[in-house]
Amino acid sequence: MTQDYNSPVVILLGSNLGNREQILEEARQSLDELFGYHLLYSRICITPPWGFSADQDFFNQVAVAETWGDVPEKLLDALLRIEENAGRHRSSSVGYSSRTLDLDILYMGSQIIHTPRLRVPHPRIAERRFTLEPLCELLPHFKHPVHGVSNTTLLEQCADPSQITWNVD
Ligand code: PH2
Ligand code: MG
Ligand code: MG
Repeated sequence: MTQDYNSPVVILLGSNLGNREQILEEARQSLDELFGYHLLYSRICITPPWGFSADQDFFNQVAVAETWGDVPEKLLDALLRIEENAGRHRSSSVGYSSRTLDLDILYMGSQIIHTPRLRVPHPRIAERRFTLEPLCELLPHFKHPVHGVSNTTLLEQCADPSQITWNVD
């Protein structure tokens, strides 16, 4: 079904602070309201923090919308507002830190966007199992517009040794 989307907008949801399951549930509601319909969601995967250490593991999930007809940076602004509503505070410290909610744009169809505020495709998709595993659940055949290969191929080639588990209700 998702294969029929010719310009899918793909968003990664992540949380490793607070009630992660509830935060993701509220984020899904906010995304559905933003787009005006129910998006497709992968299952939630649980992975250790990648690139830093923290008390809680991450809950990550991928959302797919049909398209975003408007200016890409307007989507970025809307996602930042949803993060703020979830209590996200950005610290000025260097490197990653724990967050209640992170919403990253992974793909906007096959657009390649480089502005001071936004890079699409997300520059680190290929390096991260916590992104590729839920992504392949929804869009296994979608071709990365820069690397030129499918998400499945990126996952097969991914060297990230992180162990992932799937959240079961
Ligand atoms: N996000 C990061 C850095 N590290 N690790 C996991 N497991 N999941 C994330 O979403 C994540 C991360 C920066 O945004
Ligand atoms: Mg992120
Ligand atoms: Mg982010």
